[in-house]
Amino acid sequence: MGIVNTTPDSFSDGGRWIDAQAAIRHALKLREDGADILDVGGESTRPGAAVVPVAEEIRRVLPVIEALAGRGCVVSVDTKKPEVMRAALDAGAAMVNDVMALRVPGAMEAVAASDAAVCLMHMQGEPQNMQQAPAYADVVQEVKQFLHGRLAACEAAGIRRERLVVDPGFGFGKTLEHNLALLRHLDRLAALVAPVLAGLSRKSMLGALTGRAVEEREFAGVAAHLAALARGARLLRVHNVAAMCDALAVWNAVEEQQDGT
Ligand code: 7PJ
Repeated sequence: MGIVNTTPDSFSDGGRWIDAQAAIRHALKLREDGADILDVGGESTRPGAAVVPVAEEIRRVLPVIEALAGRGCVVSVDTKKPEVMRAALDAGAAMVNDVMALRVPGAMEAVAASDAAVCLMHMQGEPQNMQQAPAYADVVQEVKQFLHGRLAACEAAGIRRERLVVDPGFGFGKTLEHNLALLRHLDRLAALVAPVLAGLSRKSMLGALTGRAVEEREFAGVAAHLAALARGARLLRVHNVAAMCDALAVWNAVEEQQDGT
């Protein structure tokens, strides 16, 4: 899964059309590099990031989703807002990637009314406060319990299992120790009924381990994603698709799973 950011480029005053064109160009490059899914997002969920109004988020992601779906790409929309989900699904998105795991009122119904896939991610707290004092008695058990509960809620709402993906939410209300425990024991989440998505690309955990700035974490990210893969992850959400695909080519040749499953 390749990450496609549609937040406006704060260093250019080119306007919406130029921003959308840049995002589409970038997304098509990611597909060429080997991405199977393009994850389009219009609101940053980084710690302390500003909330984006619904209409603005739709204005950012919709032209990009329409263009990519129109070219036959498998598109996921990274949002927690039901209105954005509905607009994106109408525009051809095949998947909803929700860091709130459909807990915002109306989100469950928006997905249930479609036949889209959905990624249910764990987060402790809200983006505004989640890194202030993350605390767990047993992080792996608690994340697993949460995801199990959300899977059950989806099934109760009529979203069949085959549509569901789960994600421990690395960096979302977690200390370095929590993130490492989740990665080390990812196989316990893989025991849930749904495939596991791992997203570690450029995250602060990699900075803490290497001392490197955000734009210098590519090698660390590849290592972290291979560690996730070895413990049963089936989807990897990354910025640098080409680097990840090279690593997967070697990995799959060794594991004799050349179809990437
Ligand atoms: C994730 C995400 C993640 C899923 C972001 C960033 C922050 N969606 N959206 N999993 N992270 N499913 O990319 O650093 O880990 S936004």
